[in-house]
Amino acid sequence: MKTFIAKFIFALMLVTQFAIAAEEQATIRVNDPWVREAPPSATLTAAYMVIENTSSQEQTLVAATSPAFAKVEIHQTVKKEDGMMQMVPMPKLAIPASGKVVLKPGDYHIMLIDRKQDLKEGDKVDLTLEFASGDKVVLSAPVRKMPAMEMNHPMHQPENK
Ligand SMILES: [Cu+2]
Repeated sequence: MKTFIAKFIFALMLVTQFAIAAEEQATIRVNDPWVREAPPSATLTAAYMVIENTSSQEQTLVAATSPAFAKVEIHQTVKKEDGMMQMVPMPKLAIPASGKVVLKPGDYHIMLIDRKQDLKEGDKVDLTLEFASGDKVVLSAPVRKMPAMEMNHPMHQPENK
């Protein structure tokens, strides 16, 4: 009988742990990630995606890494007073509770700096997003050409490069 109870409790613990793990995994969902194809001479490019927060608490993106790039930063492209577009590094990016943030050309993006390998359309770029909660989201983003309609938003060099 004791053995049975012990086994039952052990099984219950496993189920509980699994449920917690499943819940944590669902906190952040990343949809439609892609990396902009850069000219062969360019060493930097950007990743775009939709980051969705399915939890009831704000989640904060604090860092990102990629084995294909020496440096990865969170950026926002903003319009300066003189009308010029400029990229501003951000220490973090808050994803509102039960909300989402769209990373897209001319707006928020993950800046990929100092490319270590050739990347062309169809290749995949591994990315790890790190959140203040300690959660990490690993994803594989395909390289795509910039849609033609976005071509009139030229990409600027980061200031401190
Ligand atoms: Cu940027």
